[in-house]
Amino acid sequence: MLKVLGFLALLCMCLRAQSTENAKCDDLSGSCAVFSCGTRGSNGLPGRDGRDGKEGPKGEKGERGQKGEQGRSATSEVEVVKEHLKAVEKKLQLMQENFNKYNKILLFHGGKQVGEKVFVTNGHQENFESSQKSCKDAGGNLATPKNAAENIAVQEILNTKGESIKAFLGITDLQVEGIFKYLGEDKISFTNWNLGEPNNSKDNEDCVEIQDNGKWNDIPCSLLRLVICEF
Ligand SMILES: [Ca+2]
Ligand SMILES: [Ca+2]
Repeated sequence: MLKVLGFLALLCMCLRAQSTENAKCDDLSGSCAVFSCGTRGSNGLPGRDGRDGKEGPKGEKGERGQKGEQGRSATSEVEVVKEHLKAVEKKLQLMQENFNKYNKILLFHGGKQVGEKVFVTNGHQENFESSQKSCKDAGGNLATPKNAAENIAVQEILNTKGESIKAFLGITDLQVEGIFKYLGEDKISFTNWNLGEPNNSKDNEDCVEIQDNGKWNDIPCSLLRLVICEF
């Protein structure tokens, strides 16, 4: 019985020693043989967040904001549109004036106007490809008369440059031999071929020239001709 009481007393001493954080294991080793004293473990991972608390009481009403600007009336909207239209009209008028001015300059430099088209030459003799590029670079196309009046206008330009002057037209049969088309690839709707033309001489005539008599002839594209563009 005494032995049991002694053991319980020793057990109580050991439990107290373990519950005291600062207790040193060495101090217990002598009196508490039934417990092994290992090194202290590291802290465990933090626990999960707790649930949200109850909703707090409603806050006080905020201060009233500043008064906004007054909206425009339907009448003022119409006025704005009117002003916008006036500005657009003014721009269009300016563009028209500029167009008329440049048109006059072209005509002053020997250009010929037929309807909406203006034909003009840069005075250079170039092959077909170069002639086409020169016109494109200037914002136009190779002269392509589509009626008698336009054909006469091109002829008149030739006649101001001397005798036997000829120019390429924006027409070829490069795609299909014998089928002449505009550069936009539509089949031609007006022709003024010279007698016996087009003859595709030496199987090497896929471009078209207009001669000083206004007649057309198919010729090699490599020849040099006066550049006449249309705008
Ligand atoms: Ca041909
Ligand atoms: Ca020919």
